[in-house]
Amino acid sequence: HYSFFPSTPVWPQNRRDLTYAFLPENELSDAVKTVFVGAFQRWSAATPLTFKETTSFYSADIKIGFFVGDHGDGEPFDGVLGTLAHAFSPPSGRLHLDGDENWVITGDISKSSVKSAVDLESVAVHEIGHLLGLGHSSVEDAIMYPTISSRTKKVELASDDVLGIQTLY
Ligand code: TQI
Ligand code: ZN
Ligand code: ZN
Repeated sequence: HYSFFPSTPVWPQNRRDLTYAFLPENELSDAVKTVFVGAFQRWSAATPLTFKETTSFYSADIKIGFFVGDHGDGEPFDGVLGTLAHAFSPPSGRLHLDGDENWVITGDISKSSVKSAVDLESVAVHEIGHLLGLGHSSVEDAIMYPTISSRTKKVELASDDVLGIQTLY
C-alpha cells in the first residue's frame, strides 16, 4: 500500500501548474530532458497537475540536477550503485541524481552489458512521486516500491501509485 511523508506535505491547492528546470552547469542533452518529459507525463495523466520546463533554474518549482559525492545538502552520493537519486518532500522541489551512475537513457536496459546500468526514466518517475508527496509502497509492482531489480525498467504507474497520488491531488 502507498504511504505519505510524515504530516502529509503536498503542493498547495493554488499550485497545480508546476515548472521544472535543469541545473544549467550540467549541460544535459535533449535526450535526457525528453526522458523527464515522459516521466512527468505519467504523473500528470493521473492528476490535475501539469509540468512545464522553464529555463530559469532560479524561479522553477522543481529543480533537477546531477551531482557527485558531497553536494551540500547533507545527503552525499556514493559512487556507482547504492543511492541512485533522492528527492525531497513538497514544496521543496529538489530532485538530485547521482552523476556517478551508469544511466541508461534509451534502448532495452535488460540487454545492457553494463552490470550497474540504471534506467533513468524509472528513477525519475519514482523521484517525482516523492516530490509530489508519496512515500514508499509495500506493493512490489508499484513505482513507489523501495527497491528495483538491476537492469530493469519500471515506468508505468501501478493502481496503488494512482490511488496514492489521487488521494493527495
Ligand atoms: N534513493 C532513495 C529513494 O528515492 C532515497 C530515499 C530513501 C528516500 N528513503 C526515502 C527518498 C524516503 C524519499 C523518501 O527511495 S535510491 C529506487 C528504487 C532509489 C531507489 O537511490 O535508493 C529508485 C531511487 F526504488 F528503485 F529502489 C530511485 Cl526507483
Ligand atoms: Zn542532494
Ligand atoms: Zn524512494
